[in-house]
Amino acid sequence: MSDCLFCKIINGEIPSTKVYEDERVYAFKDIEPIAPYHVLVVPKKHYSSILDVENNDDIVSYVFSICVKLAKDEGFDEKGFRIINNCGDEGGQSVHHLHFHLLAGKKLSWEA
Ligand code: IU
Repeated sequence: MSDCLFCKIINGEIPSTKVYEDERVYAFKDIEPIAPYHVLVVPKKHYSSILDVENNDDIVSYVFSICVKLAKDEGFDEKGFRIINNCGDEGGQSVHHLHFHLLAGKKLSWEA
């Protein structure tokens, strides 16, 4: 989508600190990290939210596999990490391109 911030990051129109890329996903450092390690793992295909993902689409399991790979590569498999998806206003979604937060590097608290 031409006016989507994350599409522009994926296309290189807006700079980002890339940590991983393949044909299906792009991962980069969050500009306002809430943990020592805070990366966004983003499908290259534009989905507005998790609600756009059809049942027969494996993008979510694919993104999770990349999150786990990144966490292992960074050595967080021992101490742990968290994967988050926010959906909609009350779910805390501010950018309307499907993305998953990968958080690690400290003892994470839980807030609702
Ligand atoms: P959310 O789940 O939609 O709230 O997450 C959006 C995230 O995108 C949030 O953590 C922002 O800090 C982050 N972000 C970014 O990394 N780069 C940007 O240019 C913008 C937001 I705008």
